[in-house]
Amino acid sequence: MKTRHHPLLACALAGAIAATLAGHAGAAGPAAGAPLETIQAVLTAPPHVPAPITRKTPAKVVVDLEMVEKDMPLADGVTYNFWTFGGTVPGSFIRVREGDTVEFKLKNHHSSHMSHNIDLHAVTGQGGGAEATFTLPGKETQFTFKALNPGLYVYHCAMAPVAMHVANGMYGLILVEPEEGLEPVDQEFYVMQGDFYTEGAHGEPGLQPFSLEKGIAEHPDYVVFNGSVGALTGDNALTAKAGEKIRMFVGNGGPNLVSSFHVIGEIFDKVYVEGGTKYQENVQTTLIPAGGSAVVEFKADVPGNFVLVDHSIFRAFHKGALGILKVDGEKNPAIYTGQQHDIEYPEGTPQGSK
Ligand SMILES: [Cu+2]
Repeated sequence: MKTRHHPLLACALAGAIAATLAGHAGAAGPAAGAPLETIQAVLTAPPHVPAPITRKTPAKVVVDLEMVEKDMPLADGVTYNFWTFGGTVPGSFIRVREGDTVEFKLKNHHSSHMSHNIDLHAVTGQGGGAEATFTLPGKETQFTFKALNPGLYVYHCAMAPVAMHVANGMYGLILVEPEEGLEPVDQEFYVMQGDFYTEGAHGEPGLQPFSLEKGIAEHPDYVVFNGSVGALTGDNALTAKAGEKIRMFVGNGGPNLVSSFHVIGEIFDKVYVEGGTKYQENVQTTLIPAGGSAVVEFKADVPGNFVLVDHSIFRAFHKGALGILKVDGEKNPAIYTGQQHDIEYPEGTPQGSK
């Protein structure tokens, strides 16, 4: 994502390559005017990410995404009727390449009570696809767009009342890889924050209805990563080995809160700020707007439990915005010793006294 070819240059190059290939029968890649190769998009549930794209030419990528309304855990003993893209919150991760033509098929499960649609921030066109995908329960709609701009983009439902559909979990991420691809890393993860508003207070058990009043007041009972308290802790913790290079595709579905995304005990070597092309280096906490994203990269140098938080810290320890990256491996005391002593020391005048 570091560099972008000038569009005219890229166009000229593509033309030159196509012309060259046309003159070499049997060469790999499409000849000028040939139809694009059709590929079925692999969609993944969080925290998983589809494999990096290795092809060097654009394709027609078919995305089949189904919207499902279902009860799932929001916290221990608390359930919520989530509205989802692909049956999970956040929705399925979609990965395409800059220049791809994306044929988007959106289904709304027969059991749904609501009509839904999709606005993908990766789309150039009215509503990001929303009007083209007004989908009644039991129906499938389709539209096609060209992925013009590389980046990490949020998608969400844009059916009125939009805020309610988003609050119920209708968001996810679509990555448009740059033509030149992303630098290889050892592990990629999909993490997305969201705020939830329930009629009962935080922790009140049972099936909790959505509270429009709290949503309007922007007073969430839950702020979570990947759709529920504990989605990334305990047995669900992310895992890595010391020495591995980690990339996290981080989104914020909102609907209301801005995230101060931080990993306790790590420094981001690179942050592709707001999911765009440029990166900042050596970042402690990155701001992720509602309806926005960031790509963070770091090397897991030493073993330990590294805690993902929204550093608006009451949200982490009282509302659920907390996850764990468990890194196994050999200790490296040259980088981090752990506790070296815990001893009594002589009493005296308190520091800072005159
Ligand atoms: Cu919806």
